[in-house]
Amino acid sequence: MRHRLPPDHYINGILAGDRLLLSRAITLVESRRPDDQALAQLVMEGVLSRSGEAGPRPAASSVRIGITGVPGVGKSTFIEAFGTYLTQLGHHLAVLAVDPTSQRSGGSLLGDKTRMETLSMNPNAYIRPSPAGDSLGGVGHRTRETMLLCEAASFDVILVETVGVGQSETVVHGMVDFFLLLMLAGAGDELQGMKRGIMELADALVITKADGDNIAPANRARMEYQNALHLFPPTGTGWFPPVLTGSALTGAGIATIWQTIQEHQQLTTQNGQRNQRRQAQQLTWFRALLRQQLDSQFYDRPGMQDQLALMEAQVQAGTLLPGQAVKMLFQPSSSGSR
Ligand SMILES: Nc1nc2c(ncn2[C@@H]2O[C@H](COP(=O)(O)OP(=O)(O)OP(=O)(O)O)[C@@H](O)[C@H]2O)c(=O)[nH]1
Ligand SMILES: [Mg+2]
Repeated sequence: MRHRLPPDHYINGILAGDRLLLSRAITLVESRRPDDQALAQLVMEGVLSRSGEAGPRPAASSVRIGITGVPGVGKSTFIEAFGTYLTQLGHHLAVLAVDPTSQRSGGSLLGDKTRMETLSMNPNAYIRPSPAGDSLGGVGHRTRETMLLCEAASFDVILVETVGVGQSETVVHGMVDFFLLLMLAGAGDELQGMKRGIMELADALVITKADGDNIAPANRARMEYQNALHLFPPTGTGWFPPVLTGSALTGAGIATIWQTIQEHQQLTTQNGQRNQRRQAQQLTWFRALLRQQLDSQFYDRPGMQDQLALMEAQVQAGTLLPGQAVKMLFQPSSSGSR
């Protein structure tokens, strides 16, 4: 088992941009051990109070971009091309994954590191696989903390990838400044598993694999989706989500996508929406943590699992009313007894 360092060691390392210490701090943040959690909290606090000492807080100037789309749409390949492009512009890029399926695969980004070959060797890019067993604590457990640590380590563009198969898109949308939805040309909405709700969350759509024979279908899809988006109610932000095309293979459209994100940042910085969005996200984060804490305080009480099992059997059998059961659970004497 790896040994733990004093908090200052992590803090100084992160602020100096030391990747090894950044990785180790993220591992602490993701750990479920109470002593790791306590140490992680100290590190987080230290980093946040000291980051930005030499200027504005790094988080204030970072861009957080969420990327989603069904399996096979080309997320990893896109991130490889887009990320490489960004580092060529001089950006420092962190790639994180929120993966609802990571329990099974041990983190799809881990396998992807081989697919993101160029990027994983790039000194200006940092790729962090999703933690195994992520879904235990809910999707995106600790991704926000990880994001803050990466920003403190001077990564100024954060890409958060998630597979578009369920609730994870909503979670990722709730932690980024810009939400990018990748889509395939020629596949029906049904096939892409795309619900209208996800399209409504997107700040831009990109039709992927717009190369070779697929250029014409991609352009057709672009028109169709643009028309479909016009039917959505305005977002009230002054931003109208564009539909773009892109190819990770040829690089076509990659620069335009980055330009679009920058235009969005400029607009929302000027009109205050970016700040508002981040403030709302902070609040959501707080409430989610509070709920988690309440849950674990209740469910982790000694004997609680047995007590619940017994009560549920009684409720099922009709010998105990649900309301009565709840009342009993909250009577001080009920805790731990049996
Ligand atoms: N022609 C072409 N093929 C592409 C492009 N981008 C990705 N592909 C191919 O599409 C397939 C899926 O790409 P991935 O990047 O693995 O897709 P993904 O969305 O990350 O998939 P999951 O990780 O399974 O969710 C691969 O065989 C890629 O080579 C592109 O721009 N053009
Ligand atoms: Mg992938």
